[in-house]
This record gives sequence, C-alpha cells and structure tokens, in this order.
Amino acid sequence: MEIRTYLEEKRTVIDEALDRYLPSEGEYPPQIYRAMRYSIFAGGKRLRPILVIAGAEAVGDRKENVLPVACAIELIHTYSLIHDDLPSMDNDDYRRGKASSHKVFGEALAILTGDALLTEAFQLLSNKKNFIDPDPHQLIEIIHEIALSTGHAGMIGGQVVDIDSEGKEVEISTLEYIHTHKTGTMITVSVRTGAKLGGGSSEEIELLTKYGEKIGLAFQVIDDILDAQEGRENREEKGGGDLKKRKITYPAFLGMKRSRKKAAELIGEATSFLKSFGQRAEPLREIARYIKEQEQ
Ligand code: GRG
Repeated sequence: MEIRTYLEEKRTVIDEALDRYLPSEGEYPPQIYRAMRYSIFAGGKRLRPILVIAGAEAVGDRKENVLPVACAIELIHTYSLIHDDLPSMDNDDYRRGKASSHKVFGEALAILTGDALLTEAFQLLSNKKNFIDPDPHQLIEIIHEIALSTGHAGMIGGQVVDIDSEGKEVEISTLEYIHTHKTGTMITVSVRTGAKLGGGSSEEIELLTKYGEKIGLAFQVIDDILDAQEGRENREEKGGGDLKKRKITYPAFLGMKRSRKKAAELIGEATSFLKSFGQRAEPLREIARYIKEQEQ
C-alpha cells in the first residue's frame, strides 16, 4: 500500500469532519472561533486521528463512530500545542509553519483558545447526536480514557516534569517518564480507542495498546534526534530547539547512534505486536515505518 496516499485520504476526511464539528467564524464572539479554526487548520499531520481510524480498521469493519473521537483527540492535541508555545512555556513563535496562536491573537486569547478546544473535545465526545447507535458504556469508558491520558496522569504530568527538568541533570528514567507521558499517552489512547470503537477483542486491544506505546516513544525519540541534527539551527531560529531550552533529550543521554538504534528497535517491537492482525493492520505497519522514516 502507498502510505502517503492513505495518509492524504484520511487527512482529508478528518479535515472535513473538523470543519463540520467546529462552530463557524460567523458565530459570536467571532475572535474565539477565528482563533480555534486558525490553529486547527494551520496544517497538522493528523497523526493521532489517523491512528484512531487505523486502529479501528485493524480489528474490523465498524468505523461509524470513529470520526467524533478522532477529531476530539486532534482538538486536544492542538490545544496542547497552543499552550506549549506560550511565552510562559516553550515560547515558540511558529507552529505548523505559521505564526503561533499567541503571536497572532495575543496571549490571553491564545490561552482561551486552548481552553476552548479542550472543552470542545469533551462536548464533541459527550454529544450523542455525533454518534450512530453508540454503546453508552463504551463511550463513557472512552471519554474516561481520553481524560486520563491527557490530564495530570498523562500529557499534563509529562509537561510538568519536562518544565521542572529544564537545565537540570536528571536520570534517564525521568526522560522516559516525560516522553511516555507528554507524547506517548495521546498516541497510545488514539490507537486504543480506535480498536475499541472498531469492536476489537480485549486481546486485540491489548496488542494495539503495546503497539501504541512503542510508536509513541519512538515518535518522541525521533523528534529529539531531529532536533539535535541539521534541522536544529532552523528550529532554533524559529524559537524552538531543545538544546537552546536546555531540555533533556535521548541524543544527550545516548548519543545519536544509539538514539537511532533505540528508535529502530522501538519501531521493530511495535510492528511485532501486529503479527496476528494480517492485512488489516497494514496501515498501522506503514505508519510505524513512516514515523521511522522521518529521521532519515
Ligand atoms: C501544554 C498541556 C500542555 C502540554 C504540552 C504535546 C505537548 C505537551 C507539547 C508539544 C511540544 C512538542 C514539540 C512535543 C514533542 C512531540 C511533538 C513533535 C509534537 C507535535 O506533534 P506532531 O508532530 O504535530 O504530530 P502536528 O502539527 O503534525 O500535529
């Protein structure tokens, strides 16, 4: 299969759904809708919502309820990027190749835009009109999992430890905590909720959870590698760059060669969990390879 075509097709479906779900800029007060839409449509890869869809496809044909969940996860991810870019956090002027939210709309509105996207995600998830014949128990379970993965015990926990570790000497276990929580939990919950919505068995959900954990960590290790290599100057020019912010990274601990090896091992382990799924998990295999390719 041609992964780029697959990703492009899914990205289009997700973008159309996001456009339908998000209130229009004509609503009052327009500035919040303009800012929400600005960041959502600034050009993300849609990796997490695509993983929701691919997770459902890996276990069967039930896909009717994946889109609201996939879009809710993208809203939460985008909120986290807006807040992460704020002057009080990473202070990044650019995001997704465009000026970051606070640069365009000011800091107060950027904070509120992140808040609005986060609450809109749970509005979307809890509105039965968005679902076809939903299983209410499963839906509550999914909402709970998404809240856990993105809140204090997940993404926010990772961000807290990340900020607290800046400029300090920390153990590799702390780095692993940051990466698995800040980035990994959102990636894992995407595949997991997809598998649940697709009607996967508990064994299938467990295997796809392990796949998600491995690609989640690989994704962040590769982001560290990219930050440490040639692209670094560009990233720093734009206000980014882990070195400049004295953040801890895999290459700082292991060096580039061992970090690359670690990423390759994680991708290999991730795909090993897909063996029993056959052809239906081909998109998940290709996504794992695609993540690995980003550092080549
Ligand atoms: C502020 C609550 C709060 C959390 C911030 C996710 C996060 C936690 C911060 C993002 C900062 C960052 C650069 C993390 C590294 C992982 C990463 C590369 C995220 C960007 O995800 P992509 O590449 O972005 O999927 P797009 O724009 O394609 O959606």
